[in-house]
Amino acid sequence: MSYDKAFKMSMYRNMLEQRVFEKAVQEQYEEGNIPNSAHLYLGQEAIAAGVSMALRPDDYILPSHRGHAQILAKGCDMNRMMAELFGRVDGYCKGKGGSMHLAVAEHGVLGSIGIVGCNMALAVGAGMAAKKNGTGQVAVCYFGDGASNRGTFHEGMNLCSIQKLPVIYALENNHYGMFSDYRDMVNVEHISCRAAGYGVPGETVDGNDPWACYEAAKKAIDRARAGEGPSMIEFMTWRHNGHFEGDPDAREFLFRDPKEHEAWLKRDPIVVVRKQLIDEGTCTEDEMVAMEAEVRKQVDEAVAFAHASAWPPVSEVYTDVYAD
Ligand SMILES: Cc1ncc(C[n+]2csc(CCOP(=O)(O)OP(=O)(O)O)c2C)c(N)n1
Ligand SMILES: [Mg+2]
Repeated sequence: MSYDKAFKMSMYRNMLEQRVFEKAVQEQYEEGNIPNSAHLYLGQEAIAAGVSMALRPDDYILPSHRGHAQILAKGCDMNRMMAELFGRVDGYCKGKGGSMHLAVAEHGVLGSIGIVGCNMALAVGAGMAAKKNGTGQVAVCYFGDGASNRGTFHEGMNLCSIQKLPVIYALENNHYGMFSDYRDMVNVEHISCRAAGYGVPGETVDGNDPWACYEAAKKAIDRARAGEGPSMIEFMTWRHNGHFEGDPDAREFLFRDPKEHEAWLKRDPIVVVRKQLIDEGTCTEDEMVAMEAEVRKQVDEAVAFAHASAWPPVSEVYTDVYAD
């Protein structure tokens, strides 16, 4: 597929915003300003960018526990995202959702989730609602290689398949669960082959190549919108950091192979696409530098916004926690 300059620059910007935002989350976490656990998305940005660029604003996503960047990429506001991670009143959930219960109804973000794999069942409900209402919306469920071994994967995929629901199962295979290499945890080369067992198309693509991610997502989304049912895409990738902030494996390599890590770092999607766009003449170095400065400023403002936002009042501790 060939893309125009505006599309290519939007794709790069989407990835860059995720990267700079997550780096700021890392710094703020280390300074003690983020009172949650934080599972960063560094290195996986091409997936959320490629998928989001293929979605409509009113489509649904069901983020995973590694969800900040998936949510940001969908078009959410950086200031309100950062304030939410800080636990402040100006956050999307008034500070009560935090990193792993972050929902943004107006952007179709049905809530990140700390219980690994349960969003695969919730995606069935989102798909049923879209089908029943005839809105043409689709639901993208983000999950990991570890989560693919949960029962909800099989139950969800089967139900979506028999009911032809507009759901896209987006498996981010970053090679590891918390500390387990997926190659020790499944007995197939590509987890996407499991989709065939449910009569669902499944494919494995390079999750560090945003164009490949976009094309696979677009195909699955078009199919879902046309009423032809769910698809599964396995995006092969690698997280640059540990499983969570504070994970000693990030520096000491207790579980991962440092050589494999180095090889994947050379395939950093941000570095590769930046070079690609300049080398092919899509943009100049100066244009890139200007975009990078803009994104840096936007993220700095989000951090300042979060710091300036108040803590939720104690009197509201039970407000908005349960639906009436
Ligand atoms: C049901 C459940 N079991 C275990 C955990 C603990 N846990 C949190 S993240 C994680 C690993 C998830 O791995 P994967 O699905 O590959 O996602 P990744 O972290 O690699 O993005 C586990 C086991 C949990 N949160 N929920
Ligand atoms: Mg994983």
